[in-house]
Amino acid sequence: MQYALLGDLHSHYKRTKSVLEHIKEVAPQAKIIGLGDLFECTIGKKKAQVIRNVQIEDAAIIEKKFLSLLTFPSIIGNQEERIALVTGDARFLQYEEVRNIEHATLMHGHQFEWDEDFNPTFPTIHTPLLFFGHSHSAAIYVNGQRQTVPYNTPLVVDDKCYQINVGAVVENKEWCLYDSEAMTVTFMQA
Ligand SMILES: [Mn+2]
Repeated sequence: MQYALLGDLHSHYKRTKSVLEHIKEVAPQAKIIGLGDLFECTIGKKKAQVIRNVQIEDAAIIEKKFLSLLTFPSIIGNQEERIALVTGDARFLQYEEVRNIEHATLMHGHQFEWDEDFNPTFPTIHTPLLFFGHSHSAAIYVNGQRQTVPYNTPLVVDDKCYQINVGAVVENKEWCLYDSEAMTVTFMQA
């Protein structure tokens, strides 16, 4: 089965639309799953600790045309959590924290530890593959070592352990195609 994994959309209509069109073009049969931060919260981390009951339009960028693109399931990101916190709107908590697909775990990276150089420490998971987003930087980690990301070339993962940052829709229109039969991961850019 093929999966199209995309994260860090941050309410960006145009780039999300381009990515979804690219997916439709190159992998029309792929199951699309979001990796969190679908929306952009307009209230900063500090302020979010103290303010509550904010109107949704004052806490997030929510456009109807953007919402119409969100026809796929997603896991939760820190943006959704913050929007829910400051508005009290539970719709933003409808997303799962973790999702498992064939041989792979999906998580938004805010659930990991990150050092000051944005190097993540990965949690213990029970699948060989981990797909995540959050830092807006496409990356592959094998045995804790970061490797160069190949674009448009299937990376054969077989049954080895890889942690894969699929990159960001909002900045680079990036996404990943994961083929669970061929056991390959292909980094894509729309
Ligand atoms: Mn994030």
